[in-house]
Amino acid sequence: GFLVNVLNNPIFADGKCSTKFIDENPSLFEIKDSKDRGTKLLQFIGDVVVNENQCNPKPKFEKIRKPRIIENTENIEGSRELFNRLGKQSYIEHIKNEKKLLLTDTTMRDAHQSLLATRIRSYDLIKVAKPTEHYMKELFSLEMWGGATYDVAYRFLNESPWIRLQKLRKEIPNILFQMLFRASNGVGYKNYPDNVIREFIKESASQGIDVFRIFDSLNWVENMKPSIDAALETGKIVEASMCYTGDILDSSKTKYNLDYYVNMAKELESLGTDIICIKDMAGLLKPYAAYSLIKELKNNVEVPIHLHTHDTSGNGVATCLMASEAGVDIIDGALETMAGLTSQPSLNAIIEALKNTERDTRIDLYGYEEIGNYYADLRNVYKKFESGLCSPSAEIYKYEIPGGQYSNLKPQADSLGLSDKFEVVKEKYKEANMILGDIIKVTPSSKVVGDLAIFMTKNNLDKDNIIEEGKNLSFPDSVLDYCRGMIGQPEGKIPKDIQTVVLKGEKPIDVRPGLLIEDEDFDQIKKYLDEKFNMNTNIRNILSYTLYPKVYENYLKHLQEYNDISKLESTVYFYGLDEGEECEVEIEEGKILTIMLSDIGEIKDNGYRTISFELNGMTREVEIKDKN
Ligand code: 3PY
Ligand code: ZN
Repeated sequence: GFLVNVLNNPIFADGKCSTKFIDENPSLFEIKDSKDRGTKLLQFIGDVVVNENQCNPKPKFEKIRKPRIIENTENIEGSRELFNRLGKQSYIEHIKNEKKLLLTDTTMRDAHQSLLATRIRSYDLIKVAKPTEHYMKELFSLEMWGGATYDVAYRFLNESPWIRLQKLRKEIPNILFQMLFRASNGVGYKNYPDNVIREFIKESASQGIDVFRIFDSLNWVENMKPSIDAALETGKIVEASMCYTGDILDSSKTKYNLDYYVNMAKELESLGTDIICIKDMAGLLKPYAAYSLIKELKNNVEVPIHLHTHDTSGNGVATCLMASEAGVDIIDGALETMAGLTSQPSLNAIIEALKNTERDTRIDLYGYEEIGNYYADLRNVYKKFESGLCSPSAEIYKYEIPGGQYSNLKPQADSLGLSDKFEVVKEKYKEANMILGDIIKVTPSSKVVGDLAIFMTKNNLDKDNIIEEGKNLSFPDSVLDYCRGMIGQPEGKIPKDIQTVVLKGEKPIDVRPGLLIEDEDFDQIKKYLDEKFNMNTNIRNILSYTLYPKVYENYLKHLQEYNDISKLESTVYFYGLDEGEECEVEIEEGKILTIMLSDIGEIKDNGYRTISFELNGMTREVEIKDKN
């Protein structure tokens, strides 16, 4: 490496160097930590070829269509420009007075979370960012961050969600950015200390989030207060959410009825939320129920209403239209090539349905189609993450399983050797929900119900024997946490019988967990990370470590071992290269590496294979352990 650096140094190459050359050019020694970025990338690609793709040829991918940019003559003001120009109060008034239906596009967050296990990489989102800015300025917002995207970025994509936010912000300056935030569970699955929640919201706002959609997984308003306060303090838009479950039109269901939602909405309004979101995470809000609910909310609260639903049953567009008819202000949808099924209803369909009506969005679909084509082609690259659900399913009304979890439950049942039992697991999910007190089911409470359902399936438990048999069983961690009161208090409290059998003598809490959890010591985390990873830790690093200590450390180790792999194109990231195939990687602006895989060697006695590449035309070999 050192010699190559010397030979490639422009001063050396010019023949002007003196004996002091090396002293004057300490950068030559930076090879030690850059250990040559090229070699690290080759190590990574080699590992994908040998261990991920098991030396098989890659699937064939068609070229991805690039959205064509046509200059529209009219100058549309983006929602973020309008927000900044008017200020928050007038902007909210503007939303209320707007006749046309306003829209949020979830393609960059919930759509791929629900259809592709949240796997779309920043590389592919950034590629479509400029056309998105160009064509989608009429949107209220782009939901592009939060929920599961944070965790998955580190855990499975080996990239930083913060860098994703920064880069998208740079390319899309004029449309409001929206994130999903799980109140005291942040962008994780458990209750974090209050100072973590506050700091996270503050930093997200300063990095570019404009709209905070905040929900609690049990609709426990008490647990939403610290997040709502912190988000209000940033001056950004706060969208406190009510998670929708049950069926308000079914009079036999008395728990989550119209009064329940109206009361909750009034409570959220009194906390100062700028907008109220109906978060229908499982797609249970039927069209006529949507009409009643929104009419009633409009009669009882002043703030605008934003509807989020999923199209699992196939009724999604109908629900949106009925909501529009009842006067909802904003609706979530996804670009049609990323819509439907467990994702959001299609924006294209909603836009067309409202053409020439009072609520006409006046959006021209040309640009949406151009961008949609890009995602349609991109979906092939992510095929292995598709859930396999290919038709709508109205049975969701019976099971009340959220979109993302529904497409996940089958592989989860499969991986536990319960593949023939998917039907049973769904029935158990319903039963588990009742055992736990008929609760709101959304991350992380949905995991509690899902874990209990699988546990019941494995242990042959049902509602009649669980209290007796459960005495000798240790329950899944998530169920323990729930019974401890660490996920919060559900409507109507946790049933005593299940709580007692799960806790086995341990005393539960009934106050907000944040009151009992000690604040995180950020300085100490900084010290730890600075030393261990030889870095100058910033608040984003600290927050990531706090939320996901193990996942984040693994990400940092991956970064040390392979360097920044976020610049690899996705077919190479997921499948490596075929023999004879070439790719280009722009490792920094204007600095392009050309990588060609020339040979995959046979497995040797030591279990390694020699993988030969040409890196910018020079032969390089890396040794990769074959783990198969
Ligand atoms: C999330 O919390 O990630 C969700 O999308 C819940 O619906
Ligand atoms: Zn959702």
